[in-house]
Amino acid sequence: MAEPSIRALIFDVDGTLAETEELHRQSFNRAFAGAGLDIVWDQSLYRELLAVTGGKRRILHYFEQQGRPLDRSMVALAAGLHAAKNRYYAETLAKDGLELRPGVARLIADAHDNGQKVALATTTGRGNLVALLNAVATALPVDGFDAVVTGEDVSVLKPHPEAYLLALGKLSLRGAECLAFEDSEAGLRAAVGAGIRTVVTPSIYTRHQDFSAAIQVLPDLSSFHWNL
Ligand code: XBP
Ligand code: MG
Repeated sequence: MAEPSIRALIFDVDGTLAETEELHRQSFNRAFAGAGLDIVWDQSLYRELLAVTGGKRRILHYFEQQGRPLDRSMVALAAGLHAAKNRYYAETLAKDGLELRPGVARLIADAHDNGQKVALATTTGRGNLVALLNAVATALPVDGFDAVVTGEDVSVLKPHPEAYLLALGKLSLRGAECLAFEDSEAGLRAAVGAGIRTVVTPSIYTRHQDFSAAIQVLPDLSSFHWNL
């Protein structure tokens, strides 16, 4: 039985709707190789780099760590690499598809049946989001969402609460009337910073993070329960 005070569910995208970060990592590596760069992000390095939200910022952070000067040519290089990464990511999703994480489709279908709104608040860009939604379209029990906020709509990425505050504005709801679903500590901090109670389902890349601010921490959303 849904909690009547909850008027909307707001979902993070990468790691929450689907396990996408491994495909992002492989696509970053294809972009590095395609540009002739001798850079490979292995899984353990990528786990650390994910603390920096936003793919372009992540590349720049890596360059900085490597002691490279962050001048205009580096910023342009990072932008080009990020665009190439996103092309590989979208191409692979279109070719191979992707599964939603367990429990996601059911929770969204139940929200609709309960008259609750459903929204998305993500750090990724709109192109990547569309590529993902197309790849999972047959499994997703909705044609559209009541509000969508991407990294292109905000001036500061998660863990800043701006994405969630913008989603609340679009929904015309207060934080206390919503429930957020996240997979990462940065996302959790963003949602809680906007005054939204948050359920965390850690993804393969975020299991080591601190989720003490969450109201529930679950292996996946098939075990979500409404006693908040
Ligand atoms: C997680 C992120 C993103 C992705 C890559 O987004 O931090 O940066 O790793 O996507 P979410 P971009 O908020 O959905 O969990 O390269 O488009 O940034
Ligand atoms: Mg996420």
